[in-house]
Amino acid sequence: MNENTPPVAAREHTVESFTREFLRELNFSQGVDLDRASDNDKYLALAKTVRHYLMTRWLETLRNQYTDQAKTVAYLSAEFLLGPQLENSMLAANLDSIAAESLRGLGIDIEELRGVEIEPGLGNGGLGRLAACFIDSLATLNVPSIGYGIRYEYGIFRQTFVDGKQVEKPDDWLRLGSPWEIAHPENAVEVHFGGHTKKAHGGAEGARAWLPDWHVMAVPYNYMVPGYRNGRVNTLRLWSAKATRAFDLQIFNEGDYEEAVRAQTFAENISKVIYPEDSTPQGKELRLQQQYFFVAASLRDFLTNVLPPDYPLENLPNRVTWQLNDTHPVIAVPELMRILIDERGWDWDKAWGITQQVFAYTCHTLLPEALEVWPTDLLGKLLPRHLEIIYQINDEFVDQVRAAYPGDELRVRRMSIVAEHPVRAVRMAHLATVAGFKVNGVAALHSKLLAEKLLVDFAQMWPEKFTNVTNGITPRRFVRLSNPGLSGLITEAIGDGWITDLDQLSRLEPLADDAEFRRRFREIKSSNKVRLAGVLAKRGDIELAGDGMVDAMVKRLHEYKRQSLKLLHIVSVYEGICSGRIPLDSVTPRTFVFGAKAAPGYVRAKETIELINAVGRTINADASLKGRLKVAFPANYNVTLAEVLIPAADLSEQISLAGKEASGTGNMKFALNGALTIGTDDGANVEIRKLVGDENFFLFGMDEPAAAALQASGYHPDEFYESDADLKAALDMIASGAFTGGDQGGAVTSIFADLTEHDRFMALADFRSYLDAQAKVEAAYADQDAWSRSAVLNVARSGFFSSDRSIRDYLDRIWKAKPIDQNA
Ligand code: HBZ
Repeated sequence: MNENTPPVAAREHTVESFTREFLRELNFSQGVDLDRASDNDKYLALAKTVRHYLMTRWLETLRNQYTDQAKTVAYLSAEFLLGPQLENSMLAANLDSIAAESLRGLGIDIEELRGVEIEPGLGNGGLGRLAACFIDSLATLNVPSIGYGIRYEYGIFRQTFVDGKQVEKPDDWLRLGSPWEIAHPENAVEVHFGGHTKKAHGGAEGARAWLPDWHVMAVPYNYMVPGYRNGRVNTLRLWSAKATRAFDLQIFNEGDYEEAVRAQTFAENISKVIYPEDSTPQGKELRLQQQYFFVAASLRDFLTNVLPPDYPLENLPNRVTWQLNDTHPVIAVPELMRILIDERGWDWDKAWGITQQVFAYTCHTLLPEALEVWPTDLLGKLLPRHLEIIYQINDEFVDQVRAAYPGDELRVRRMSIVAEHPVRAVRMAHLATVAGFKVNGVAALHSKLLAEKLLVDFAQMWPEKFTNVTNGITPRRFVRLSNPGLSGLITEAIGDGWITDLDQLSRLEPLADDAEFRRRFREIKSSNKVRLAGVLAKRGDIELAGDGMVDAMVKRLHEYKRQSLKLLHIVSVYEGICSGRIPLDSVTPRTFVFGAKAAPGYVRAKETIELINAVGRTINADASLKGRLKVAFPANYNVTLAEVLIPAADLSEQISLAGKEASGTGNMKFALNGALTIGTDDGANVEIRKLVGDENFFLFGMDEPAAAALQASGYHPDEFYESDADLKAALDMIASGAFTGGDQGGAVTSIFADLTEHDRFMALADFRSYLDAQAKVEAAYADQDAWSRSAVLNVARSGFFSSDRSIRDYLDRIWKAKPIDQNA
């Protein structure tokens, strides 16, 4: 790039200029007049107009990235769950009021256009959303960084319910055009697969030649990642697979047209669809293809396009940290080794020395079954050279373990990157831990358990490698945009500095004791409930229990998260009312809101959804409840829905079995929007409770040591079933078919049997304590004024959970990169 390239003229931030630009887009890009334009035309024109406003700054950031050659954070993630882009881009570009006024002048309702936007669902849940919050914070904190991922043609499936059962539909998010991306097919990168290796002619000792037998092109699609009003616009680069021309040509020349087209489809399948499993890796070849595909393209892109030509790779650690978001991108480790040794001619030790300084690994789980393991058969077939490199890394590593712990062969077996049973396979978390210069967990408790349990041998050997960075969420999207009422109230009280410095929320503390402030806070909550009610009514006739408590449990459906415990509570209340044990008048009016997708192959999770819907149908139809209780389970919970639901919630359910939820980030979003948490001592709940105070948090259940002890001593759920009359009554009511039209089979039997016989996540053991905590919730909610005081304190004391703070922690503890102000 030429340093003398004149900067593109910035667009004027005026209503007139915005209107001119918008109409131009409508006419010249969409090819329609204002009177004939559809909402989609207007949405696309609006999006592109906003994009134009950010363009100058984007180009400037890119130019600086090249000329400054500053240390860059390259965030490698198979998922970026971005959520809707329009509002966030307008906010960052300081165009929100200008755009609104401009469109109003043209007689267009901007709200309607927002409704047209389809969010890119390029993630499963917390991990993907975290990546999206992090790139927002990186840009806002002025950190030179690039996000690298996959442009899935189909995002996470669209969930529908048919007779209460989950049915998955493809998420065709690109169908109406996608104005936020810019494709650069001319910069496509070739990615190789398969074949075999042979001794290299010449080159360094140990270098091998890889003779792959097929290739695909990785086409980059660039997305702007604007910082909040700071003039920086970073890049998110997502790769899309395209068949190589050579590949087809060869087959075409052989005269097999059909085969050539088939080959094309095969190649392009790589970025076709995101895998919808969020906790049990499927071990499918296509999944490994996806991982290598985006990682190989990203490394190549960084080395050839971000670094200047002839950049001495000895300096790489000063120029980049490749942050590995879970193990999905870990194949980057042998890929870099391959580049350095086979392509650049380095010797092994030198290559390994550099490789060990440029990768850091974030782990997001505590469930052993969630750790990725690739059978060597599969890995060797797809990436033969990488497997050789992994073997060599492992050979040297086990030598090191043997030297450190002579005679401890059990330890060697436990730690080996290559497992021998049940099949020979590569443990990606071990590879990441060996290669990474840092390994972090995502909340204090998680990082502790990671070092004491899941990766204990590694933490003993390299204690200094292990660190914690507690997750965070972006206050721009999850407070400023999603809760305009609360944002306005906060800004009125303390100014708008909190948007980029969330610790300032602590200045709200004294206002918790101000009756007028609390009244206004309650008023905002109520109007957020009205907004939610409107959205739910449209989405399938879902009703709230008047203006009663909104009690929300939204997250992926998983046994460890214990939606079944929530269900037992609901059924217990209902059973109590039906049997006369609980007087209806004493029950707090409340809507239990669920949002949860189940992995399509996860039978128990799908049965749980079915049962929640069955209970919901029964309760919602029971006129004797006089509308005091409702169950709302809107299908297809996503970022768009989260933005409406979270600001309306009074109670946040964070009820995983202690020691299983790595962090949770929904818990932070709720607290920051003034919901109180009912939760276990798990993940980031621990930190939330410490900050907001015990009196503003409803703790229940076993803590991690107690859960581990009960598990170790032999857990018998039937004992809890037999000894707790309320629990028995609730479970028996389910088993009787009361919610399933008398049907006692299917999901009913299966869940009843599982809970009373196995109950892997000990829901029954925590039931009594959960019910007691719910009783405390009811008592507290009865005093609305005291409740809103606690709610305000939750907001005031949750500034720590900004993803800006997480990113600062990553910078201090791991990345050591420096912010660069674009305006300086
Ligand atoms: O990552 C979640 C954790 O469960 C949650 O506690 C944490 O707050 C969050 C962010 O750190 N993990 C996931 O969301 N995991 C996945 O979505 C996933 C996706 C594909 C996989 C495995 C896991 O192959």
